[in-house]
Amino acid sequence: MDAIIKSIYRAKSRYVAVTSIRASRGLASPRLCGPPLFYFLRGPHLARQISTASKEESSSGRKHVTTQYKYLLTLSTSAALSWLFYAQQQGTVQLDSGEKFVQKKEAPVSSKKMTEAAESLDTVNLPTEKAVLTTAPNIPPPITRDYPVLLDVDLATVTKLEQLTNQYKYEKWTYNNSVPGPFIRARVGDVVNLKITNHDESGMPHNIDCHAFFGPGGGAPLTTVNEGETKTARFKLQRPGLFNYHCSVGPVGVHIANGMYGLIYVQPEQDLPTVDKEYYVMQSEFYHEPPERDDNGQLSSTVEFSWPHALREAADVVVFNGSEAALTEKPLKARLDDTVRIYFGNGGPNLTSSFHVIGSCFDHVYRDADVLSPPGQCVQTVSVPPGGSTIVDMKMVVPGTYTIVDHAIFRLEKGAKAFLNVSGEPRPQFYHSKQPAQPCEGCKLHP
Ligand SMILES: [Cu+2]
Repeated sequence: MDAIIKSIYRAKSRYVAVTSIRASRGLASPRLCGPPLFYFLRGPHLARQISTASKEESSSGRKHVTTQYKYLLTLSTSAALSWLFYAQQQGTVQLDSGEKFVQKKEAPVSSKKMTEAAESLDTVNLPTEKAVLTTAPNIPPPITRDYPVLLDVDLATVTKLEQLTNQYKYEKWTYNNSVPGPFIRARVGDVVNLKITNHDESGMPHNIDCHAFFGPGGGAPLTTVNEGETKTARFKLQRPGLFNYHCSVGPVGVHIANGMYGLIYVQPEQDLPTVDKEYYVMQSEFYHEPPERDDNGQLSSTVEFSWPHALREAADVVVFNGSEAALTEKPLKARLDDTVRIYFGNGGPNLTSSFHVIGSCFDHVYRDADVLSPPGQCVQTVSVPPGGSTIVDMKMVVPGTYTIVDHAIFRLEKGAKAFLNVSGEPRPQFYHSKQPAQPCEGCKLHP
């Protein structure tokens, strides 16, 4: 029996061994250490058990054996409790809505999966598919396949002078001629075969740092292209979620401030529940100098980037989808009782967004675009940092026009406004007055 006990001490727990030595020397309770399972064995009770065993060893062999049985009983009971606790942690969570989510304590992709890609991505043998790229506010259709592909994604960098605010034009730096850049939809396990070509005639190099690409620079060192140059690189999408991508050529803030960002959605193996409408909305801010006077003494209608304003983080313009009018002249659309999902990203470069839809609440929020955990429910405002994103679902139960804002509300005066029009018959059971609706004079919030 002595041999068995000693063997357990030696093999199973450094904590127990230390405790035994300290207890036999009449020392105080030991420091806590040892593997997680044995954390359940910590505490004065066990210390007493082992201390008793040590003392009785010198006085009575029979009592010693009895105490050893007690120890074994304690050990096995603790192991059983540990197992029960662990099993409980691995259970499913059922929400009121009836949806079930599996909560996993360990990483969603096992370390085995992470290391099994010994094969170079250059020779990977997967079916090839061309990615459907969409311009905001559109989202590519859901991916229904259940296997990985080599996904061709073609990006081109190009500058474009276009309206920024209702007053001023601005030369934007773009991916594929749009701000934000195209929405890329992929599935976890896919290998992105990225081709990037630089059509920027200014001679400025560009690249892509994609938060879904794991490796130095998020792919930037492999994708930096000078004017007229094309490069290709492959990246395995190892984690699901909604990720930002942006240019990271220095000074990186300037490339982002001028419009070089977008979103890639890496679908989990089991995608989120389907909804009626999906939209792509991205917030960002612009920093510009006052307009200069042209040869006729007139103020120019074009403004240019301001380094001092950007450095002070004093944004002149805050917008959704690249311009003040992007989602006011062409509002998002839905019908009564539709569930609308917004894939929302914040390009920054500096300001955190307090994303809010006036007159609604987010029935589901996949906070920080975490698509593996259960979503938050009935959330009014979501904080989204620069370089971050979120996914929100709203069921539209009253028709009318809804205003999407950054609830840091003075940014409304800088252009941060979008509309969502919901068509359908009135719902007086939810929203009613005998007087007609009358928005306040000059109201920017309620058209
Ligand atoms: Cu760039």
